[in-house]
Amino acid sequence: MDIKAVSAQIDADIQGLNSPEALEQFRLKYLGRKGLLAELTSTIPGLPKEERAGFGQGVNTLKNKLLNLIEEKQKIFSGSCAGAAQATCDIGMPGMAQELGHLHPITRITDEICAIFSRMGFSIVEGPEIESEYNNFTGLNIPLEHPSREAFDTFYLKDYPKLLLRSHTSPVQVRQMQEQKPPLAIVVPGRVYRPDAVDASHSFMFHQVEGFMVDREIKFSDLKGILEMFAKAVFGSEIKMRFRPHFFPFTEPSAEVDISCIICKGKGCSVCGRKGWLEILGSGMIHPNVFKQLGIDAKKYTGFAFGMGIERIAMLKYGINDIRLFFENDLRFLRQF
Ligand code: 2U9
Repeated sequence: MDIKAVSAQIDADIQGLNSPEALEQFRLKYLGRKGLLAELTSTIPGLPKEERAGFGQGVNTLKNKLLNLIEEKQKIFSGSCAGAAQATCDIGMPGMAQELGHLHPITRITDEICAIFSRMGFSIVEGPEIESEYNNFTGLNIPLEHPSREAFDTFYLKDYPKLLLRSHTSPVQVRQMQEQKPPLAIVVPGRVYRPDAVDASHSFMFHQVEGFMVDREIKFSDLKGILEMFAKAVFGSEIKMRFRPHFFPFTEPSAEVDISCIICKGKGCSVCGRKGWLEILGSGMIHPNVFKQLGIDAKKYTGFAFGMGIERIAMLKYGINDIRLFFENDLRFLRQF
C-alpha cells in the first residue's frame, strides 16, 4: 500500500462518518498501534536509502491530515462549533428570535427635552456628579449656615476638601460661567442626589435638566417665551402656562411654572389635586450675587435660569404615578416605552 492510496482511502472513509463511535474506529484504523500509518512506517527500512526521507515526510503529512480531520469531527460531535448545527440541529425548527432592547424612558425624555432646547440654539453640556461644596452651594449664593441649603442638602463624601454628590446640575453651569464669556445659552442634563426618603414621588437619585442664558439685555420675557415654547413642544400646543412667584437663592425674581392640567384641561381632577394646574419646573433671573461670585459683570449682563426634574416631566406626560418604577428594572413597565 502506498501513501497516495492511503490518502485517497482516508478521504473516502471520512465522508460517511457520522458518530463518535465510527470516528474512534476510523482513528484506530489509521493511527492505532497496528493501523495503516504504522504499517507504512514499518516499510521504511526496506526502502532504498534515497527514498526513505521523502517517504517519511509523506507519512507525517498523512498523520497531520488525520489529526486535523479527527479534531474537526470531534468538535462537530461535541456541538462546540458553528458546524455543529449541521450535525445536531433540525434545520426545519423555527429560528431563535434575537430580543432587541430599547432606550430607557428617562433617556428618551432627556433626549427629547435636550433636542427641543437645541433647536432653540442652546448647547448641551454635561459635568461630574462628584462636586465641590463651592460649585454646589457657595458659588450659587447658598452660603454655609443659610436655611436654603436644606432644600439642596446632599450626601457628603469627604470633609477636607469638602466633596459631595451634586444635588442639582447647577454646578455645571457654575463651571461653564467660569470657563466661558457671555453670550451663553446652555442646557445641562444629568443625575442628581438628595437624602430624601424613597416614596412614590421621591428618590435619593433622580435626573434633572437645567438651563440658562446670559447676555446683554436678557429679560424675564425671554425666559417666558423660551419656557412656553418648551412646554408646548412637550405637552401640546393647547396647554396654558402660569408663573407663580417663588424663592430660589440663585435667582431673583424667581417663579415656579405650572401648565394647565393635561388630564382635565384646567377644570380640576384627582391628578392636579382639583387645582387645574400642574407644576413642571422652577425658574428665574440669575441673582446678581451669582454673577459677582463668578466674576461676570452684573451691570453689563443679565440672564435667566430654569430647572426641572425629568422623572416629574415623564410622569406627567405618560401618566406614571410612582417614581420607583423608573429604577426597579421591571420589564413589564419598561417595555411600554
Ligand atoms: C446658575 C444660576 C442659576 C437653576 C434653577 C431652578 C430654578 C429650579 C428645581 C426644580 C425642581 C430642580 O428638580 S428640581 O428640584 N430647579 O427650580 N433651578 S433656577 O438656576 C441656576 C443655576 C445655575 C449659575
